[in-house]
Amino acid sequence: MVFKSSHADLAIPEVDIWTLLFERHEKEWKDDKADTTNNMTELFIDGETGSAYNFTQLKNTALNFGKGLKSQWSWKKGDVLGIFSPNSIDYAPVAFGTLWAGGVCSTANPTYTVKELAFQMKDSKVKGIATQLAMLPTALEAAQQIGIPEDRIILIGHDRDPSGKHQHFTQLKSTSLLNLSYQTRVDPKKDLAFLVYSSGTTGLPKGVMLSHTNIVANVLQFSSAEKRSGLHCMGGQDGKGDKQLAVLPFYHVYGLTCILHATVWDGYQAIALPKFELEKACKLIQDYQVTFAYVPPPIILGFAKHPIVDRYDLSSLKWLNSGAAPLTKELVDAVWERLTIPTKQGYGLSETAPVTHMQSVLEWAKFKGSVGPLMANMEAKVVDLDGKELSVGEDGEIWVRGPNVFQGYLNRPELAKDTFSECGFFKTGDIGHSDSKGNFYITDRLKELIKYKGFQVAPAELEGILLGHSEIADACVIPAFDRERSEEVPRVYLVMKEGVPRTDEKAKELIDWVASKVAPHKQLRGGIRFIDEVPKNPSGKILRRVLKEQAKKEDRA
Ligand code: 4UU
Repeated sequence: MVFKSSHADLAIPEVDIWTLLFERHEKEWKDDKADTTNNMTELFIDGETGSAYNFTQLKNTALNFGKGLKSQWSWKKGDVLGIFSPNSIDYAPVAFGTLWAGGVCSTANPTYTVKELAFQMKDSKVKGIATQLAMLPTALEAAQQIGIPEDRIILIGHDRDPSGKHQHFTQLKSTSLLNLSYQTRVDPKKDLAFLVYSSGTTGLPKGVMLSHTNIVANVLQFSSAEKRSGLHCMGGQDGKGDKQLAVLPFYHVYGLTCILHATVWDGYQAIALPKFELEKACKLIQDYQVTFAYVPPPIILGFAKHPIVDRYDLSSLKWLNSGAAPLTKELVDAVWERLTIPTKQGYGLSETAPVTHMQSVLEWAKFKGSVGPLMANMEAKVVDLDGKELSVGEDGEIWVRGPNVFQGYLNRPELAKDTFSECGFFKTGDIGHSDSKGNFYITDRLKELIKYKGFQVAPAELEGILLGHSEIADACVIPAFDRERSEEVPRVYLVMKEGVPRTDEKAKELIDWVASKVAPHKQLRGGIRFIDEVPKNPSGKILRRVLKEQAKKEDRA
């Protein structure tokens, strides 16, 4: 059967993101809010320095940057800017200014090594990179490897380049006498807005092509779902409005849509933190009277269990939303017992821009463990391994269809046939079911992907690195589960070449060797297990499921 959203379809306007957020919406910002100072209220606040952008400042800064790109970098429709930065309020004007100028943003994890960054920047053919001073050496080395000129590396954030060689993005202004003040027109349905990287169901990370319409649709779908959670934008019910902690990284699709875009559309103030530190987060919640936060499960764990939480007054919080990795019911209960606030769940993927399912805060206690019902304009199927449609209560692979589903993987058209069904459903690679009320439950994962704290780890990438080691004959990386921390971790089953000792020392040496080559979230936190042979089927394909089951048994013991 086909599961359909129980919410009425929303009209998705055929506009680009800039027009939706800054033009269609501007009138509402000015007219609709009870408080006439609304345009002056800060949208994004830097949690460390207190510097901020209100709507007008954000729009003007983005426009200046967009004009600078056109004037100084001869920016054309479809040109790509790499953004390699932790959360900073400047992320917003840089991303939106790039879109205004017809560009595409390729957003990269700020903890990437030179090699990882160079791979993404080359794959998405960036014309320049916006980064922060702390990451400048990595960005410069990656740029040099792939032939991007030094002056195309610009800075965002509060630190300036002491050598003066790299411009701050606000210095990139229009110097031309030509009239560059018009927005570059794009076709919202076809033209891309963002390239986020995901390994999908198998293999190495790939560019997920998100069009303007994909993001516009998801912002509207998400916003309409969240209205049911009783949020009020600034100048709302009591003239104050809701405030969120913006700790989800903006480079990842969850932070990109649900915070960076939704903040401008809905006007819930966002207090940005470059990196999650529980104590800082608690202090900001207390000081700014933060009312909600979108987070991954490990942060829920912090709120539920960490002693630091008791030192702060978190009574302003109304609810938390968890997503990006599985959440246990025990954690939901632990948060309720300690803070008396609901933890609801959402579900989505990079490929769906991202949200497909969202639980309402009104239903968190009734359907614990559920990721909620399908959002408006969405349909889903649950299918078995032969593609047969299953019905209520039966576990199978979840397929989804809707206006937020991506355009395919960059430079990889051959993957389309395995990614989409014949009738245009996207195959998520996740296993789950729906109950009779349309609430979905994610129960397992069919695809290779590992989620560490909500960050993607592609087994194929780690296996590729390990096979490059002279002492290793074969490797299979699978997700293991760290019960104490309640999180998935990458573990490798290794076959060593003859004569190589299979000792704890060797395992530690190899774990450190991998750590020196990858971003921190890809480290082999689940450890190394030595085996004689990696199980494979007759055609040589790794049978990951066998080792996954073995890991489950080990982790339960
Ligand atoms: C079990 O992680 C994301 C998007 C996350 C998201 C979550 C809640 C967005 C909005 C929201 O409200 O994207 P990716 O591409 O990094 O990873 C996608 C994968 C899914 O295929 C699934 O395996 O992350 C896993 N995942 C979840 N697993 C995402 N959400 C959940 C969830 N429970 N709630």
